[in-house]
Amino acid sequence: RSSVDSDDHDAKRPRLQESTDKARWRLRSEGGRHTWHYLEDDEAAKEWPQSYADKYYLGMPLELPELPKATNPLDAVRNGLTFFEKLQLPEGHWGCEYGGPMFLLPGVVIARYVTKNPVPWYYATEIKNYLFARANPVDGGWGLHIEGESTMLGTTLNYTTLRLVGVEADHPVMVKARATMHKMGGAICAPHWAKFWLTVLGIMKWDIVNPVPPELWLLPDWVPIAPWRWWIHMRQVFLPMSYLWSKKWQAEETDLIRELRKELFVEDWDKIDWAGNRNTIHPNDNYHPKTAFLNTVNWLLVNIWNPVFRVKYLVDKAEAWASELIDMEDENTDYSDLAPVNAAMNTVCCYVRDGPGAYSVRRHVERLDEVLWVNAEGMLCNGTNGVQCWDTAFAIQAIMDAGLTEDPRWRPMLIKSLEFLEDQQIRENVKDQDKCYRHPRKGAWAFSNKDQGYAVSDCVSEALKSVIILQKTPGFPTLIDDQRIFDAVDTMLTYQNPSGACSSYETPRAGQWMEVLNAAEVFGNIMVEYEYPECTTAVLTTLSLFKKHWPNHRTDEIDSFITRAVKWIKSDQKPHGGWYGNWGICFTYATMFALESLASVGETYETSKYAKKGCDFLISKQREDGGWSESYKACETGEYVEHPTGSQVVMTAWALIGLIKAKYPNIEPIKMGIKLIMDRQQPNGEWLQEAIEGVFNKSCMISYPNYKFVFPLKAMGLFAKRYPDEKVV
Ligand code: LAN
Repeated sequence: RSSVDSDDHDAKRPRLQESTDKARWRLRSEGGRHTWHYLEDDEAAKEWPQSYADKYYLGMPLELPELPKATNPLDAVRNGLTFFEKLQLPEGHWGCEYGGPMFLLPGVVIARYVTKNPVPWYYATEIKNYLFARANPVDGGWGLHIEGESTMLGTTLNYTTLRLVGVEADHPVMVKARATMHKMGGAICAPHWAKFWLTVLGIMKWDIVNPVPPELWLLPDWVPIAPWRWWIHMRQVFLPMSYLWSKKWQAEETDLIRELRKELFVEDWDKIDWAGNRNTIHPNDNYHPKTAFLNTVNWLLVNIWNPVFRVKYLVDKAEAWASELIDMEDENTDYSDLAPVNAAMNTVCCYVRDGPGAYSVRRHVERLDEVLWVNAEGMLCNGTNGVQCWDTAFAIQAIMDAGLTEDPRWRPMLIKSLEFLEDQQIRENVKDQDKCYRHPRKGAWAFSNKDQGYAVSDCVSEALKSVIILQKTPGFPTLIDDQRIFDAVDTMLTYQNPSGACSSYETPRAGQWMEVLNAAEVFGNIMVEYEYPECTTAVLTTLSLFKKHWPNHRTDEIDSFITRAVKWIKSDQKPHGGWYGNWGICFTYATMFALESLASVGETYETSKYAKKGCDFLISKQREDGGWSESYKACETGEYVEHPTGSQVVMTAWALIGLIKAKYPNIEPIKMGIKLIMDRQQPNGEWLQEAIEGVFNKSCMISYPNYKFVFPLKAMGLFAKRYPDEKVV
């Protein structure tokens, strides 16, 4: 490699600016695909004015008039809808800053760097601003997620990202971050995923990465540990990782990479014992320490398997099959891929295999844009390519629960939402479904959009519920005919486990014992599908609704599904009366869904001891000001923990929805909660962002900013419907 080449590569690094001009950013949505555009050209900017939604996401003033002050919950709902309607995108859904995790943006930036598609200066500038804004104010590092303490995963990867986008090593932010990184032991203490990315960049050597053998993909399907049995996110990350590990591929060495070798470590780079530090890890990253079993397996792989048995024939075969599976994932999603982690890795795999100019690489890079988001702080990476179908479904339900679906004032907004859900229904299973181990998806909805196209049990349910509600309301068109509704139900019915519960993307394909192979260190419960109350309750609530309108479709199966689901939900109730939530924080979130689903089969406070206990649990957590305020810490510890900043609007709404759905008999505590939500509403109808709402894998938090609209609206609407004459002032 000549140094001329590498200088050239570095010369392509973006020109960083202090900031971009926020007035030049626009969000485009085409078929539910979101991309942000920076209009450098004045004419173009004039022709494509900023919408309210653009300005809102960018944190620019909207200058909306004050609305008449609401004196009852229904007027507060109307005010909220007046604001929320302004954010609806022309295609009928809502955009969403879906940040929180701090390990996603590095993947995108690294993938672009190593494939020589550096980000443009306006991305680089806003990525820098975002990461600067999100550095831990005390030690200057970055965590696993925005509210977490500094970890080596966050700090090494985001430090590197900042350097790749053009920040100099002597910038004060970098000096501070580096000091923390060194104090924590330097990059050799980073967890597996960070070691992987840093090695791909050429900052580390492959010897420091625990083995990721693609040979595992050659195991026959009946083998209990075969990767097709893993949780879809794990196997889709393992897949491209194993391909690159097998190839021991590293990016072209550049001056910048040589500098990073000096910056990231405490030791002299030439003297680092790479193999000896495979298992070195900082305690902050070691949420799920590797088991003795996995450490033994890794030792055997490194010392016996790789040198003796990893023969060319086997390696070629394993790489070829991994490569084919990568192609199938790319084809099934048109290169969007399941989530930003595997999307970034698949991009690198295609570059390695197909070469720089290949369509696969160009298409990947294009689609990676869809996970990037711009906000007031800068540019971040969303957890998925959006929250389109999910948020739209809840928006419709909120209006329905307020009894406003028939009010012509909201019809245009609702019709657009229905049209969007119609457009986004997945119409076919994936090609070669069994070969690539995919779950049926015909008739389903994904969390984000149909391009990504992964059915999730509760995403299908919430979307279908909303479609049924609207299509059964006088004045709404039937855009989705019965057969398509049956397709959705048929897919939902595939999601029940023998226990009666539902999981997320698939039914479990192996037991929890698979966690012995969890190599990621930073997450718990990631190796297989688990049983989730949120997913189970969502399917239950929707099937109960479906049954009312179509009593003759697969009656026996649906009845038996419902009976078994109810039984499981009851069995999952914790002794204190709440349910543990896996995707929202935490007991409050899941208890809302549980109470709603029990109510859907007629079990409420007066008729069911389970519903009563759930309500009593919620009431026991109400604060003096009438609100609720569970903290994300509850997800980690499994105990209800109060948020230090006091009552939260979203939490309060969740608790109230549970109580109202369960027909909790005493209006007073409910009224207090409603009052809190109304008091927090701004004169223009909006609510302001408070603490983070969502979680995954127990340890990583993720934002759901639209929740502060849809759930308060739903809670107040339900209240207004149940107590129509009640004023709350
Ligand atoms: C999501 C987001 C949505 C969420 C719900 C629909 C809310 C939930 O009820 C079921 C699970 C699901 C679909 C879900 C699963 C895990 C995701 C995709 C995420 C939390 C968003 C980001 C996360 C993904 C795993 C992030 C990448 C990280 C890895 C460990 C690969």
